[in-house]
Amino acid sequence: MMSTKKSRILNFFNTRLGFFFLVVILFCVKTYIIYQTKFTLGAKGGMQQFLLVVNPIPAALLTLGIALYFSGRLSYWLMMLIDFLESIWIFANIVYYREFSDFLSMGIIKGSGKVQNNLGKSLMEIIHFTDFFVFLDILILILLLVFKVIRIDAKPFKKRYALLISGLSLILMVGEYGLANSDRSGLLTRTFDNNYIVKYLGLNEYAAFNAYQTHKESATRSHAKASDMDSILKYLKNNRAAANPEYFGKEKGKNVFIIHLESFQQFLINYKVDGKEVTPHLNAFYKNKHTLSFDNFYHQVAQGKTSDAEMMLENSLYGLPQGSAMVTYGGQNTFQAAPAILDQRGYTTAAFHGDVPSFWNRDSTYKSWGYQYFFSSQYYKTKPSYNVGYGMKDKIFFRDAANYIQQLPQPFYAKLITLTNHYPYLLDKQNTDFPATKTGDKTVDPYVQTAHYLDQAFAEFLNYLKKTGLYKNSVIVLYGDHYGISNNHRPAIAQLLHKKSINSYDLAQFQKVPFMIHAAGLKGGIRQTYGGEIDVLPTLLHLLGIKDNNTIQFGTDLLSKQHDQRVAFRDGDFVTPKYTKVGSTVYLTRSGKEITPNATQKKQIANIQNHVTTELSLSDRVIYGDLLRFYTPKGFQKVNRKDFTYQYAKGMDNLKKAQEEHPTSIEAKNNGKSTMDLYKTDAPELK
Ligand code: GP9
Ligand code: MN
Repeated sequence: MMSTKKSRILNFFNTRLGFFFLVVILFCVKTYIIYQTKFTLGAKGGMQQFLLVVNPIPAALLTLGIALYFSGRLSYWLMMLIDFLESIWIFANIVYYREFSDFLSMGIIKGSGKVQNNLGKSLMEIIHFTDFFVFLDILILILLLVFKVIRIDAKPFKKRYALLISGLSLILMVGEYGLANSDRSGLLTRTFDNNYIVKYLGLNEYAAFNAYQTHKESATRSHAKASDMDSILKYLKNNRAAANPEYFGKEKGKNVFIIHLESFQQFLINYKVDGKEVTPHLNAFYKNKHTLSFDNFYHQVAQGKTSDAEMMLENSLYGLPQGSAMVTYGGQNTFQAAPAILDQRGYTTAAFHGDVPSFWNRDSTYKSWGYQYFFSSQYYKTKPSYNVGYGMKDKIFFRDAANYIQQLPQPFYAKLITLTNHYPYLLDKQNTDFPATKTGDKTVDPYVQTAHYLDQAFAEFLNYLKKTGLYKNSVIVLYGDHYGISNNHRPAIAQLLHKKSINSYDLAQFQKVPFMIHAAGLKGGIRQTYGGEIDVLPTLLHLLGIKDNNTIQFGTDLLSKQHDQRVAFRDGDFVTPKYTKVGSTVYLTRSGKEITPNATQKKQIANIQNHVTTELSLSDRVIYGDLLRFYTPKGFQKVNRKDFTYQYAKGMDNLKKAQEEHPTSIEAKNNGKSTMDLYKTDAPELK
């Protein structure tokens, strides 16, 4: 019995189709093992696990299936060749991933000089013996053929069947994409993270998508010319706002904290649930007499969400109408970002975030922006209980970040990106001590609870800053990156705002996020000035005494007398102190009344629209054409990405050296002793 069964299987493998399936199966099994052992794709839940198992199949059928169009021996050796080429691609990705926690992209391969510089030196150290496992199946197959355990089937293979297999592979690919997109909508349009694309679609699909993107990108790039800058410079010259002498340079030389309040909306400020303030500490900070607060400040993000906010905040360039500029252009383009500007003025620059470094392509983009350090999740000790959703819980994150902050030579520029107040607003019981709202909308109701947690986390961090003296010698900037409750939740939003119903005007105003700047001695107050994320960089730079005479920044200083109060939304809608425009409807901003514009109003509105559209498209042109490579403002040095690495061991090494060279950190000033005993947190996980 056994032996007939065995020989039947063997007989099957002795056919062309049988051998083909054997190759495909081995290839898929090996790919899956590599997914699990060589990459950290973070597949969570049944659907993602399932897709991880099946995602190599369609591409394997398609690529290896090419061999089926050829006859005899050639067909077999072609299968081996294709398998080999595929395996080299996997191998190269394993090695690259080890160093950069990302996958190879066409852009990187094209500029392979760069890769060699980064990789070449220690290639032998980077390759692990087990990496060669990717070639094991090919070796086995070749041996089976050579020793005639499996015989070559010389009978012609029907073209029809070959076509059928190719067709099937394409159908499977589409089906797989459908499933992936239902689990993660916007997978390819919003392009979050290359890890996501591999996890959901597979390495080949990632390569194809990446090649397409790179092609698109390089086409616009190669068409762009230095003279394209002319119209942009002209526009900016006409739209610059002079610094306000009352504020210019007032905070020169101070440390800067940029605290990114995830998904935090302005309406939360002073908001109460059951008579209790959601964010008492942020409210106090907001009202502090040394805090400049803005209550007509809007987020301006599109699909790139957090990454759009980061792009605006640190470059004063808009995010793109589609996808994420950080993902598509962050690694390739030239930038003149806040970290680079401050680095060139003696600042230490560091970003902190409790998610993996690859998300939003931060690990690559931050190099282009000139960040010296990126303390991502790799830098923090972790336990499963320390994480929720995308990554570290805010209280633990802030505490662990402080441990690195105390080591940064001063002055420093530190950006901390929080995470817990992120959709779907998950938090365990032990951290929840605030009542949820009662709109009945399950995604909306816990929002105030994670916001409350964020408030507590911020308070703990602020306390530490006070105890170490950092509070006094730092500018502390707080901002909400974008909405937490999307427009799909109208009935719940209406209840939250204590309104019967809400219209487009209300939704536009609902896009307000907090923006605050605190510094000891700063003349604060709550300002009604209209503005948005695009305006942060010029405002901050002026406070630090850095003039923006010739920089490419689309925002204007919120404190300037000439500040431009026309706030552009990414879709071309806008808010100004007078008008709020949503689609084709115009409202008076003050009253919320919808108007049918008269002749003068029409003209004013058309003017604003023209301004908004021009500004957005000029900003896009800078990014699409990589125009900053043609233009370096006076006093600025082009960033060299090769100067930076965020690998843990190297990062720690650099930090140590920096401290020896410039013993100006908090820790150094504390005679080299840690200040962490001053950090008090009630995070239950740490008890
Ligand atoms: C992930 C985090 C979330 O690292 O920044 O990004 P978002 O979903 O808010 O754009
Ligand atoms: Mn966000």
